[in-house]
Amino acid sequence: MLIFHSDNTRLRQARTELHDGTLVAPFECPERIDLVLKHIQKTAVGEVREPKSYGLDPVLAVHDAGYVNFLADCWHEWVAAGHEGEAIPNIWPARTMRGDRIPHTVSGKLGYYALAAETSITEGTFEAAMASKDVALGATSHTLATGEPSYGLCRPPGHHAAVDQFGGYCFFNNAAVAAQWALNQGKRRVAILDVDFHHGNGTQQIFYERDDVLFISLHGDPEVTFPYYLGYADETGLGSGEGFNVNYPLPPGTSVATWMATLDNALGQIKQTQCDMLIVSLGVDIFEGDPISAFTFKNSDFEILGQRLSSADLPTVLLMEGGYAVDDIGINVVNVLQGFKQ
Ligand code: Q9C
Ligand code: ZN
Repeated sequence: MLIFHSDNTRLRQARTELHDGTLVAPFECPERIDLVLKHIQKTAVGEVREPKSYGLDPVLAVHDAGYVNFLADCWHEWVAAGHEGEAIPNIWPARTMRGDRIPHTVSGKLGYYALAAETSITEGTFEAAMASKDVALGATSHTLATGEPSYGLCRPPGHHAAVDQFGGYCFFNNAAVAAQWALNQGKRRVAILDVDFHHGNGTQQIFYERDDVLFISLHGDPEVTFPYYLGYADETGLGSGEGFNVNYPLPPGTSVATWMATLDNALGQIKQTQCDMLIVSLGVDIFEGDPISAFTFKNSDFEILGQRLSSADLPTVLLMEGGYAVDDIGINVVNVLQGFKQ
């Protein structure tokens, strides 16, 4: 399988994540890329290719222009304001306040454009997010041109990023950018299957009222895990999108057998819905050793996952989302790629 990677994804090197009341070294770090690449090279599972730059238009096709400008300028405004640490929001337009005002100073804008506080904005964050969506678009273009599957080593990840909000380590929604790109290139309906441990709230929001993208997600039950405020089973889409959003919240500790049976339901729905392309939000944080997640995948289960994904028999793009057990992240990704029967 052809693999897309850009060294510029390393440009985000955050020092801080707000975790359990303390600023810690971020779980979502450039070492994740190094370890996956190293294992890809060691196993020779596929050739690694650098994507070209696709510019901002494919991003603006799914994200708000004010939000994109905010991300481009945030770090410089933060520094110009004289702040010392990394840019972290600490105030939001909460339920009892106004959600229609965009403040003028960077501290106010941070709350408006953020959906969580763990993800700091740093020098290089925007550039890394640009590289990450280019990786997704490079992979997608290859699959569109050849019908062959491809893997995009996206980092930072994307599926928590909404139309105009960052958070959960995500800035641009790589899978959504890729899906919209594929539609613009002539696909009629794209399935996005999100297997990351966390619900893909951003992807759901972006396509919630549309029937040209089927979004299906298997994830930790939001009653007890991030992102808490989206990802419930009764969220089925709106208007012409009704029936094109499917959530499978699963309790922490769910067995692999139950998870795989749920995946089979999801694959059945994709088959029934007449999709002509599959984009997988491939978070490997479903691994039993993941430090911030609670599913029970073993290394070998990722190969079975790869096999099942290929059984959908669609042009398929696999995009990296989460996965934080850095010792095993390369093994788990490569196992999916090796399981995927071309
Ligand atoms: N500090 C993705 O997997 N909070 N994002 C978890 C640990 C945020 C995960 C608590 C988790 C975001 C792409
Ligand atoms: Zn995740």
